[in-house]
Amino acid sequence: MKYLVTSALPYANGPIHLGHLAGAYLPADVFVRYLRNMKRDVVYVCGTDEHGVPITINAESRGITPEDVVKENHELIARGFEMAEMSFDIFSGTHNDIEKELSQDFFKRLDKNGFISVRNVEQLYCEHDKMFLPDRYVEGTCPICKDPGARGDQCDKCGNALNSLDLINPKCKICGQTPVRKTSKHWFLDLDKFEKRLDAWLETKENWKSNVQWFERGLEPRGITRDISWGVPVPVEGAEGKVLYVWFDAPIGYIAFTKELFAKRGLDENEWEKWWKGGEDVKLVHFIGKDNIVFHSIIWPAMLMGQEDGWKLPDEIPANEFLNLEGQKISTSRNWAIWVHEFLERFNPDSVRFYLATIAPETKDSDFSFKGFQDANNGMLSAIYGNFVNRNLAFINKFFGGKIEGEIKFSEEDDKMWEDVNRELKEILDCYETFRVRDAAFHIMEIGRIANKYFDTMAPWALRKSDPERCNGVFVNCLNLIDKMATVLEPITPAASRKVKRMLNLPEVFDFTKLCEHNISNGIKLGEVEILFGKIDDETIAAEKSRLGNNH
Ligand code: B3M
Ligand code: ZN
Repeated sequence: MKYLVTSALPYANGPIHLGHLAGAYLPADVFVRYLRNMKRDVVYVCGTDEHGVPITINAESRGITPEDVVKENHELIARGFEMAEMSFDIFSGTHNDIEKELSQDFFKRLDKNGFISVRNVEQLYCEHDKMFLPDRYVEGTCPICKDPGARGDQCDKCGNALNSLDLINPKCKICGQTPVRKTSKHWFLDLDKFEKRLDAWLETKENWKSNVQWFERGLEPRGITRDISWGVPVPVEGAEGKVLYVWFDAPIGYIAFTKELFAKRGLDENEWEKWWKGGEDVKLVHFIGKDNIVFHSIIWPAMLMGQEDGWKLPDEIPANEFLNLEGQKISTSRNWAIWVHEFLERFNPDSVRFYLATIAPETKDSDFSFKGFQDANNGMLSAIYGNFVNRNLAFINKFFGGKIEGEIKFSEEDDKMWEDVNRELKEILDCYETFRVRDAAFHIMEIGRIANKYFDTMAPWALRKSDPERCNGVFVNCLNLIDKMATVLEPITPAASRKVKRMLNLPEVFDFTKLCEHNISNGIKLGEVEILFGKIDDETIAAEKSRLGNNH
């Protein structure tokens, strides 16, 4: 079985915040690391989504080119992901030739297969700027909730998708003048023709989460072209000056990046097809946030079906809910957001990954609070995991010169403890397999509790004199417990897990297929010991809190 895993492509229109990370990236990275540790064949692709109206508006307002905007944000986003240790096999971007060619092929083939229609549609046009005003190029009052800040494609206040013609008192975003109505020719993807197939396909996805099981009857053709110049040119005659809608080419990026990756690896030119047209041998998994569900469970599958060319359809679409911040919706305009590339400079990325794992918005919206972050770090990582590591290694260093030597004795109590731990380990793997990162984190902490309890009950400090062989046995068990925790935690806290392996003088290998075998026995010599997780104090947390909502 091959696994082709993707995370939603972040718009190259701004950096990413913790809400993004918690939704479509961290859960995917954890899953991918799990698969790799299970020795399965996996490819994890992502990159920035570089077309679309928000990027051209941003560029125009700053007097720079869309390429500049994309470059700047691609770098910021990539830096944040690197700091967060996202383990993409490739992190590319959609503004390139492979993407263009694939997207145009997709369009042409849909057209040839009879799934594209052309219509003349009325649109808003600015006589001053001599251009049509797609999507966010118009602003006005929302016809539904009457909020004055609505945009041509949606109202952020009430969350409804809008048609710009319905905006009350529309204004051109560039010059502020009132636009007129004018007819423009556009190409539509005939979603109605896929309704039966989509319905039947979704029907087979019994174990999908309820948030992706959504299906609307009466699907209508969707406009897939726009009157702007930034994007993939529409590859038909009569479409000069028009580009494909950003949501048409964006998911094709997943394919383009796979192609690019294999080319970089010097593999056979057709290798990517073995994955994208690999049928049952491949599992295609798209990690997304809930706002991207319709595109991934309806429109994208329709685009793939309409090729009639053996393309795989998504096997899983783990869609996460939203992350709130200190009880409020994340809002970049109000600066109620935490930027990944900044935050990870101030805090241990593993602590952040771990906390986000424990609050992963898997089935409902969840809340990031600084207090919760501090508690997860101080109370779980530091007090349970870090403490167990430290009390053992410090003791062995102090009294045994960092080595365990001599005779060794195990007992029945050990077997009982390992039975409990092995049960947890099995459970943890099951959580990872089924996208339950939150539960995985809690089960790992359960091992930490079992381990600390074992240490306290066995009281090796007393055994040192009274029964040295038994003392050795207890420490060998404890070191194996440390190794197990570090190993199963690798998908969530990779850097700390590598550190632990070094302290134990073990290779940095995390093999989940041998999870129940013990790596440590008599004769072990420790490596250099370091603190795993420091504490986060109250002042630091207060300072973080006060940054929110301020423009620094
Ligand atoms: N760029 C939207 C988003 O970041 C969009 C995802 C594309 S996935 C193909 O929410
Ligand atoms: Zn204008």
